[in-house]
Amino acid sequence: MSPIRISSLLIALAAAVTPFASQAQTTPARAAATAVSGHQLQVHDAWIRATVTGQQATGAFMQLQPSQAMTLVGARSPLTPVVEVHEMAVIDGVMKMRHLPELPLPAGQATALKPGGYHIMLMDLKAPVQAGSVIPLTLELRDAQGKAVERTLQVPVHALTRSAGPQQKMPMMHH
Ligand SMILES: [Cu+2]
Repeated sequence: MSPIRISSLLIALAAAVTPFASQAQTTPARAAATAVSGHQLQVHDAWIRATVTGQQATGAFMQLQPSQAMTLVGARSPLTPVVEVHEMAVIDGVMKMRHLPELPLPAGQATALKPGGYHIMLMDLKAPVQAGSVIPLTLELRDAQGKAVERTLQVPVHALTRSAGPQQKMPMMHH
């Protein structure tokens, strides 16, 4: 290949990556996050509840156990742009959900995200979330030093009736 051909190729390449570069500038916080390992953050029994036609929101559930204290500050998924950490709480005698900007995860302890408790809410769904499918979900966290870290999971979708969670099928005790 001649030098002229190579330089025109480079220009074409630069043009091709430019849209991504400008997109990255609009989300500096996300670009700065580094991935946490499975040792730094153990994630067990992650699942997303399947939806029925017309249902626009569902929950993601799991157990999170960091080796050092961390804070869950949000999550994102290619499934929908609207993903929030929620908690269920009794307000004026009525069980309600509310957005939780920060969920502290104590060191060495499993914090459960489960139906009726903390959960990751996926909203504005445009299509049903099918049982048997797998959905990428990125947890956005802050480590004990205040640094932005994240962890991307591939989360299986289970049927609506599975309210007790996947424990029946996947034993957690290994003796
Ligand atoms: Cu919710």
